[in-house]
Amino acid sequence: MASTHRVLVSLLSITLFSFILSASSRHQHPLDPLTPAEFSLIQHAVMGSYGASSTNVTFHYVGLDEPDKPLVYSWMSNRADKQPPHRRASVVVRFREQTHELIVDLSSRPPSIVSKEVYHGHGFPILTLEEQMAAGDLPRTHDEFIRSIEKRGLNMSDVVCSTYSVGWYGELRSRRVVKVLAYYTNGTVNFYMRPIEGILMVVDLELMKIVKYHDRFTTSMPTAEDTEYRLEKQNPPFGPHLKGAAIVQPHGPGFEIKGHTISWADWKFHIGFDVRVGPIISLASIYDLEKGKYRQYAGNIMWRHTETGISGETIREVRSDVSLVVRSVSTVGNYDYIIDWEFKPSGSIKFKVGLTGLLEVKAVNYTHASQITEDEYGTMVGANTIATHHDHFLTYHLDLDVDGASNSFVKTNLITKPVAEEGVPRKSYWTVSSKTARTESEAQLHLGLEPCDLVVVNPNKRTKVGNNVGYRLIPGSIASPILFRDDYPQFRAAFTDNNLWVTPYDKSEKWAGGRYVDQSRGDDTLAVWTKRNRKIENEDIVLWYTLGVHHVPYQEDFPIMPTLSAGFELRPSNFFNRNPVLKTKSPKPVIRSCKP
Ligand SMILES: *[C@@H]1O[C@H](CO)[C@@H](O)[C@H](O)[C@H]1NC(C)=O
Ligand SMILES: *[C@@H]1O[C@H](CO)[C@@H](O)[C@H](O)[C@H]1NC(C)=O
Ligand SMILES: *[C@@H]1O[C@H](CO)[C@@H](O)[C@H](O)[C@H]1NC(C)=O
Ligand SMILES: *[C@@H]1O[C@H](CO)[C@@H](O)[C@H](O)[C@H]1NC(C)=O
Ligand SMILES: [Cu+2]
Repeated sequence: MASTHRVLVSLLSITLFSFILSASSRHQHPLDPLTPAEFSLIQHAVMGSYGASSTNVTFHYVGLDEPDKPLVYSWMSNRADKQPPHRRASVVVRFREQTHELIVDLSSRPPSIVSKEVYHGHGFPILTLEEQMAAGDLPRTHDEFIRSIEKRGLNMSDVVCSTYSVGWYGELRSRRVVKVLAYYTNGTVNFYMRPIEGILMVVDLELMKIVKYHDRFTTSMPTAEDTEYRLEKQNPPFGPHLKGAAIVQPHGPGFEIKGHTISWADWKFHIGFDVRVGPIISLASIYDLEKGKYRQYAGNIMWRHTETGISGETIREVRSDVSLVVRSVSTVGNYDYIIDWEFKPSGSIKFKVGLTGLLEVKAVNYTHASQITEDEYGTMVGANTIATHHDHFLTYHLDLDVDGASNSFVKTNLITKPVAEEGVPRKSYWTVSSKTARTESEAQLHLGLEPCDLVVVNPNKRTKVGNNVGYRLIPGSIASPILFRDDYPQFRAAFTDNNLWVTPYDKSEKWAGGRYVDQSRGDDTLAVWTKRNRKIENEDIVLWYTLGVHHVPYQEDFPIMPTLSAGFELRPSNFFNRNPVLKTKSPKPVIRSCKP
């Protein structure tokens, strides 16, 4: 994220199928992530298909090609005597400067190549770690770079280089290239705070050669002091002093893990993994009592009420909340994303993402904010250090099947109405006006000040008293793009144009930013797919919710930033016939003698 207005595109996925699962079986679950043994089999099969030239094949993506949803459901309903659907892997390799897409069937031994196609569209696959490292090693032995480092009086053994994608700015032809930026350590591990400015390098990854080199200017280098975050490098005084709090589970862990399936409270769900998406939660279901590295903590209130309205009686009822948090952390270069799914006994799921890690900064000659006379695109967070403005957008792919696959998306506006009756002193009241989105365009929402509820309902299922069963999405911090719509980065990130989109389920529509994001031209994003304006009423639908943070850095974010959080909630809404935790008892208090 080197430039000032780049969009960081991440994608997470959650699939919530409301379904009561039967006991797990000896078969591998069809959504289980690929195993190390399967990776080896895939590697052999793919390399084998290229024969003698296989040494020139590089793997850019290998992931489970999820079976079609109906096959998964059918297997689940009758798993004891059914083989799971064919296990397939989706593979993207580069070979002779072309992107090849393969499907490998793992149900035969040896695995077979089901399809193999050359991709001719725009954009390139994910960079491999190996090629990024190779590109980052090139400058070290590049004559011009050696001269630039000497000119600055720096020591090459303290130089660290890292690679950045180049985006797309309207070029007609794209080569697979990366930009390389140089940083300096010499006394700190926080090299991101010590950029060596003025040097522009572009590496062609196919040739593995520096193809562009400019040394345009120099600036002062921020000092190494003050940038360290390792505890052993800090000097006293330390503080504030915190006292530890214990998390104890005297009755054992509240959850059970079988293969990749987790059961906890009335919840049951499957955790998969994809190299691009990270963890994938699927088949999340909550058992309805009336019909039939994880972390746990207590301390919140599930529900409470104090009643003093009945004379002579004070009623106080409190149930403490315990939730199950599924946490994963993705480190993307300088940044760390803490991604939490918090499952509640009440049927809610809270999604939270915490941003922490190291900012992207540029080195400047200024040592005080008062010296700055023009827009420097960021905040001075330390002497010679400007942390640049940037955005974070995370799109959640929410494939909700609320009590079955056929669902509708309903937007309920809260509207102000005048009071018409004579003799009533009130002038206004508010009420609801619900509208079911019939096609994709009707569900594209720009959330803001307008009060509304966003509910996914099953129009074919009703509660006892006749409401459609549903789950609603409660947005958290909303951020919408603040670039021009026709600016290149925004064109590529057009899936952020709305906070919410709803599409009919299509297995091929997995990544909001497109399958090939590196140097993409914005022709394979959510914004493009939805132009077809497909029918979404009483269909198997997918919600795409984008949460965002416009990040204006502050000095507290330096040299490493305290976690900044954003999130949203999915909450049952007429899904249960009443409060599903009415009869849930608070866990017994844990009494332990604590020595000070
Ligand atoms: C691999 O690619 C290089 C460069 O394109 C070529 O010279 C070499 O013959 C290729 N090796 C094989 C085994 O195809
Ligand atoms: C490395 O850091 C030390 C201590 O701050 C400093 O004295 C020295 O000049 C630096 N050397 C280079 C080559 O930057
Ligand atoms: C550069 O750093 C290396 C390794 O720390 C050190 O051995 C060498 O003396 C340094 N050279 C200069 C010119 O400071
Ligand atoms: C920063 O200061 C140095 C030393 O005075 C000067 O050579 C350089 O041109 C300055 N850089 C910029 C971008 O003004
Ligand atoms: Cu940020």
